[in-house]
Amino acid sequence: MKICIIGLGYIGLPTAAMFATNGHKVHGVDINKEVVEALNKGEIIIEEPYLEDLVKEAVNNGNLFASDKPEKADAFIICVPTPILPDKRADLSLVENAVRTILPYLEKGNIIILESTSPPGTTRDLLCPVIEEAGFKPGEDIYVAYCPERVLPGRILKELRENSRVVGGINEKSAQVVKELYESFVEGEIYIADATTAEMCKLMENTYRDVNIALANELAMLCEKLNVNAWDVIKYANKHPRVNIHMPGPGVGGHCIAIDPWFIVEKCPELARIITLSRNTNDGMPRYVFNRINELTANIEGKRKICILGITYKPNVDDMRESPILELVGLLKENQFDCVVVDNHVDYEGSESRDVYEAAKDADLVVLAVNHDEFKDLDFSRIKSVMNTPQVLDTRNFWDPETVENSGLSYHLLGWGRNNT
Ligand code: SAJ
Repeated sequence: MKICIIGLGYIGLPTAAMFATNGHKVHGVDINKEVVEALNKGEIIIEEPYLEDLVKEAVNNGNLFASDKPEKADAFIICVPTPILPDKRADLSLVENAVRTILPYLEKGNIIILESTSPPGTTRDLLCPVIEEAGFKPGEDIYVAYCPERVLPGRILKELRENSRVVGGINEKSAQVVKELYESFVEGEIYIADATTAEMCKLMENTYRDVNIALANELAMLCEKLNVNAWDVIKYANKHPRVNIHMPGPGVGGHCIAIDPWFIVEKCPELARIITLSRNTNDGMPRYVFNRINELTANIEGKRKICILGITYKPNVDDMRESPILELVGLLKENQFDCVVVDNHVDYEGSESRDVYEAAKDADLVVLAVNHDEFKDLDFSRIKSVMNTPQVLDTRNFWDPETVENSGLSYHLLGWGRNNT
């Protein structure tokens, strides 16, 4: 088939490369010139294991190319962002624009698939009316489905192939046709549902995780008060065959989990009470960590220097979207702390080229904010020797307390009330 993919981001680009290396001709469309130019040279501008090799292979075989406008195709897949507005509602303008740009090229028998995470009802109430306006009958002239991805950044290619998927058709025929298309590379099970069910599935998967992380964060705060180690509680409680408490941390970031629950809340705010509370609990974590930093350094005279290890939204990715550490750093700066960030995955105010031991020089606290692999085996004695106040705050249970303390540093852990600070 000829497939046109609108939006070549974290989802659209890997999906394009998968289809193009599994028997289809793929035309990628993006408004970002840099993305289009890179792709046509077989290059990518994001960090994702093995993706560049796959893109190169597809481009060299002549099965993948990009431009800034769609052309005729058998199937159109929409993978544009659905950002969140300041009032916590989904901004669907990019989805609507994407469908409208397809209309001039649309022919009877074509397929339109929405992959962007969207509030329940979007395929039925936004996509279908636009298609009807153009004189086509959705489900008969044009097959329409919602088919969300479930891939984890850092493991996208493996998960695109192996994860199961749910295809939500606006009718049975649409779902069948789209299922067959994805079968060209998906090895996991493909389930068929209606479009709104599939939309709700996608949102609930991420909401489930958000609510469970909020529970873990609440546990961490309780344990600090009750002089218990939350990480031990989680380790032993999770030995129960039906318990899976998630991990506490300085907040929830990324463009999915920190956003998707609001797309449910916007539809039924009065009913979505646990979901709203969990979002607010997780959003409150950067301030909670800030307060802890403030307490740990309260007795220091003059400007306090904090060295922050990691700024991305999670380990080993180059993505800062919605990262809670950005908010934490903002709070520290607002409150006159001197704050130095080390993160070689992204360039945040020079973070990319900074060395941990340089950054820790004269610091009053080193905060392990993101558990990137390269922060695992640090030379703690060397860190101690350069610091002004030798103490660390581990927000991820990443370091061994004994190793750290044997180097002469005080070790503090988010969720551990040992020191009650
Ligand atoms: N986090 C915690 N504690 C945990 C797990 C995660 O604090 O126990 C934090 C992370 O530090 C990070 C945030 O949550 O800031 C999100 O990270 P993540 O690894 O849980 O998820 P994402 O956003 O990278 O990807 C999620 C995945 N969804 C689920 O696992 C249900 C992925 O499968 C989805 O495809 C993706 O969202 C998406 O695109 O929706």
